[in-house]
Amino acid sequence: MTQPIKFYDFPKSGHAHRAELMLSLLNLPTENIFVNLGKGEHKTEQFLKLNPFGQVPVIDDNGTVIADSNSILVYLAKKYDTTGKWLPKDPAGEARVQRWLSVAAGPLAFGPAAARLVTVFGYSFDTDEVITRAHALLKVMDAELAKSKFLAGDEPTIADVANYSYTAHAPEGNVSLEGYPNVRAWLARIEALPGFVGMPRTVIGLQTTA
Ligand SMILES: N[C@@H](CCC(=O)N[C@@H](CS)C(=O)NCC(=O)O)C(=O)O
Repeated sequence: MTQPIKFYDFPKSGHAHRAELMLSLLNLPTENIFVNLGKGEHKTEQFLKLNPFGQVPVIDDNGTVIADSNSILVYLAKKYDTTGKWLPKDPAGEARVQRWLSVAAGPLAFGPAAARLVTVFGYSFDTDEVITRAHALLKVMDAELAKSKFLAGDEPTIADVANYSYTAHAPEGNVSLEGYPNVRAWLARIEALPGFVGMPRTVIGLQTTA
């Protein structure tokens, strides 16, 4: 019998949110398993068997274990998207998506996501450097999003899912989205998709979320 997809999650993680968002957009039955990073549960022998890098997110789809947020997006789109729109099969379309998966694993991780790691998790990165990197990325994203509704064209793809979470939550890392109207319109387009689920906002300085 097919079981729900086990989703190893930490709700303040934008990487984990990517997976959560895709599972929800595809309306897939999911069993959420909270991995308490604060207590080091991601470094236990049991968890390291799922992901030797000791990081969330991970999914276990009836014995098929996939670690890494972008890998999870590719897997879910290839296995469960019957429309073919989330990961186009034509070479140029797939390459356009891959370009933005690379952005999500590179400039997004080292810019907006890193700036948020400083404020939300107390990392000691050079704040000016990571915020400058974030704005350099947002400037390019804003210009690209003047040309199309979504990152890889006029339809949403996993490229948008990969880049949504840390862009939407950039202000938590003191990276303002004020100057990027096309980015803000794009975020709103994603938030309007059927099945959209947000990531809890972190109120900096308090232990609560809203
Ligand atoms: N490349 C990984 C990065 C995942 C990642 O950085 N996860 C963080 C939470 S946002 C984590 O588990 N950090 C704990 C650690 O690295 O020890 C992915 O895309 O899934």
